[in-house]
Amino acid sequence: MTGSVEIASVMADEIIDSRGNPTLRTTVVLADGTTGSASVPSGTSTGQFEAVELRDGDTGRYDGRGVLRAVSNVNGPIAQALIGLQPDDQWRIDATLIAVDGSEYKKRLGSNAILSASLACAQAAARACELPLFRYLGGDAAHVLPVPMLNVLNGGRHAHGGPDIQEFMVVPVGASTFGEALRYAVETYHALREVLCEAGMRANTGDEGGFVPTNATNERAVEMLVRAIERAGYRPADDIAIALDVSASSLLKNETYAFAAEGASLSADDMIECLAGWRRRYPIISVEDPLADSDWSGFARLTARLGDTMQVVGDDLFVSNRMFLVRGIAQRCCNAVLIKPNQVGTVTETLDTARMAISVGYGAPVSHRSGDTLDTSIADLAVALNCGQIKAGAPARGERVAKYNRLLEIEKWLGAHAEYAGRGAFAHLKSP
Ligand code: 2PG
Ligand code: MG
Repeated sequence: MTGSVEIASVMADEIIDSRGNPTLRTTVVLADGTTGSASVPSGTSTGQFEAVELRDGDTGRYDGRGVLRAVSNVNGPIAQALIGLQPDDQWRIDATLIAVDGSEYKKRLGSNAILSASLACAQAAARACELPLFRYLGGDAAHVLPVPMLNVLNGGRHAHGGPDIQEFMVVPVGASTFGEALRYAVETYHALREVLCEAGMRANTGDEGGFVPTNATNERAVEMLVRAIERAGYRPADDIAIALDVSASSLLKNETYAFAAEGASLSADDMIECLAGWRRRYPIISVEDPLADSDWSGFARLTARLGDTMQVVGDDLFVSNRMFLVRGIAQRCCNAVLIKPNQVGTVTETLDTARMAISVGYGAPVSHRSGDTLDTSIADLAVALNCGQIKAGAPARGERVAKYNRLLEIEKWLGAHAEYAGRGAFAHLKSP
């Protein structure tokens, strides 16, 4: 595609993310002057086996969180290895990055350094072909706009003083286009502010732009969300459903899950029963990380009990890694895998995991991280995969809306070819 226009330089800078923590932006320049840039996000509730983000540990700068070593890994060994390669040879680029790193979980050069280079090459190659990134990665078949899952109430590690559950999301399944879905969600977000204020709560926001309900139990937070959907003029379930990310590993204390807001501590089976009850009472169609990432047998029990009527998403459990997904498929854990490029560290491995999931009928929602930047590549990735779902936070804060606005742009670009995934993304689920 790009013929002989090879990679001429690879250079990184230290920038800061949406939480004021350092991260990398890498720029690849091709021999004809074409450029491609990418910056990488960073999570707080991380899985045990995620690819390792390299931080300096120099407490004299950014409290040890600087990324100058990762920057010099890009400017040194990574640049040396990539210069001269064809930018559209993503498989070779990523295989080279993995080989130059040579460690388990990319801890030598850092997954932050590696992913920024991998993504910047893809961006440069797309530009060289004069294609938007989603078309470059997904070909002519890429045309499905994902259902957005918007995290409008924040809790857990993303919001001090909030509920225990990390994310309460609205899922506008009943819209007919992505643009309309975004409007449903935005109107609900504004209605939710009113619902919270009327309940005497301050409408402060958390890391992903969602409101932080104070002194509310987890169940009350779900109820307020249902009320906000109705207040905005929509039908819960039919127009807008709800998704949760329990991020249960963060709640584990002495082998039980602390629902401090409820004053309860739940065993794995209590958690399964609690979610089964909520599923009957509320329009919850998707639940992520309902148990800790070490509890594979609990995940199998939960999936057997709830998987027919609910999407069960493994985030920390699978860490976007094909190896863990294979185990999950074999053991019947979950029916979806969250796709976060920086959990696994290269474009090729990210696409691989997602494509494997899709081919066995698992859902594959693409996701941002709680610390993010204005980089919009996950929006393109979701359309490239036709995976039908994306989660990118509330419709607030620049780094969150950048992804949704990019999807609006893609929908416009595709014109009559655009198809909104809508309810089809959850068509395999039975009603409870
Ligand atoms: C998650 C994410 C993104 P973090 O748990 O799904 O919402 O959070 O980036 O902190 O892991
Ligand atoms: Mg999660």
